[in-house]
Amino acid sequence: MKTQVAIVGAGPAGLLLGHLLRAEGIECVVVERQTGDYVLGRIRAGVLESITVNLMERLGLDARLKAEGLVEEGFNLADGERLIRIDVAGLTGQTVTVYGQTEVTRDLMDAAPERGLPVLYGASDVALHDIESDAPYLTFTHEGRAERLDARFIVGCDGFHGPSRKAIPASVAREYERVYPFGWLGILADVPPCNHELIYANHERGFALASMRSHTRSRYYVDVPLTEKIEDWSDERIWDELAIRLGPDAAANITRGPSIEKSIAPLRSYVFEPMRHGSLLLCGDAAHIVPPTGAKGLNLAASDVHYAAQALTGFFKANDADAIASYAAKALARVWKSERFSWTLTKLMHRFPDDGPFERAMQVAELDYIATSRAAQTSIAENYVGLPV
Ligand code: FAS
Ligand code: PHB
Repeated sequence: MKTQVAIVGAGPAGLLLGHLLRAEGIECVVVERQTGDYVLGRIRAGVLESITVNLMERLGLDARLKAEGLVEEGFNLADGERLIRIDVAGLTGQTVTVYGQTEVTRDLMDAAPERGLPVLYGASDVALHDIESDAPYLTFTHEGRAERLDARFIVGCDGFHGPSRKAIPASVAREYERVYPFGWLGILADVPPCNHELIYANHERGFALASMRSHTRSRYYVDVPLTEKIEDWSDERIWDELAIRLGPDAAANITRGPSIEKSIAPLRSYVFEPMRHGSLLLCGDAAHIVPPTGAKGLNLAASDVHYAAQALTGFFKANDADAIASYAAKALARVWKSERFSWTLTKLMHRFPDDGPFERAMQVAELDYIATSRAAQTSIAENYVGLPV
């Protein structure tokens, strides 16, 4: 098989890039290890920045997003009994949209056949070859047959555990990482949200987040030590912990119900450089991970893909080789600013096991400052809605 761009991974990054390239008439093939149902079964992000909404709009794939997405004009930071509302709309003129990553992926997946975007699901043993040449290729097994896919570029959209990042020689690689001493236990339930806007809470027992997927489906999180096992957390235990950590006002509005899904995800901050080596570009979690506190993971994948599509379109349609050369620096500039915001909000809203009274006093002082400063709230708001692309 031969194409112009081979994309590894059919998560949001891979599918979004595939659609953007096809919209420019650029040939591409997406190679995915799992089945489509498996990809849709992963419950992940919930908040979309305007970059992500705008890309879906540009592709004409925003009908469901506009019909079902919840436009949010603010969110809240809770610290015991205090609730600090960040008026993102009033402070930045922008909003965020609550619409699950699963739904974004479903919209992209459903539109692939009619838009001439081939997605090969169930491809195993994907390997990258000759990435430093102008003729890289993938090998993999698909439907029991050994396959080879020749391309001019390969884009690794294969997440944190995929093969693409590992294909870049250690001699040119630089990694930056912070692993957090806790994970997020998430629960999804068909119950109405306790609040019409998100609440991030820093309680003496730990972090909690009240989010949602719709007016009838809620998504909640509590942070737990990394030693915790999901089987030790009954639904009732999770609801009890949420009611304590979110505070009495929110607790009074929590509707309990059976979990549809519950899982524990570890938290890390991670950046891999370079995001391009030879004919291989990296997008999304293949190149970076953020703690979900800032709701940046999916949206960073979208901005990477925006830059990658620009670069590849410049190369194929304007014969602009410089466009490819400038991809990594452009993408990383936004990645690092999102990493900073996600790390800052994680530090502010979580109790770290090694923190002492001074660190807690700093959290209280920072929340006091945010509660009383328009400038501080504006800074948080402009990062939360997403910095310019
Ligand atoms: P993805 O990981 O989504 O997709 C990569 C794709 O590549 C997958 O489909 C995978 O099957 C495929 N792949 C992997 N190896 C392969 C191989 N060898 N061959 C072929 N295909 C291969 N972000 C938020 O903003 N908010 C959240 O609440 C949030 N919660 C998260 C919870 C968890 C457990 C995880 C892991 C992440 C969470 N994230 C969250 C971040 C998440 O949403 C990512 O940022 C987002 O999925 C990034 O999309 P992709 O880069 O496409 O990577
Ligand atoms: C979610 O709804 O899953 C969600 C929302 C905001 C975050 C993280 C996760 O910061």
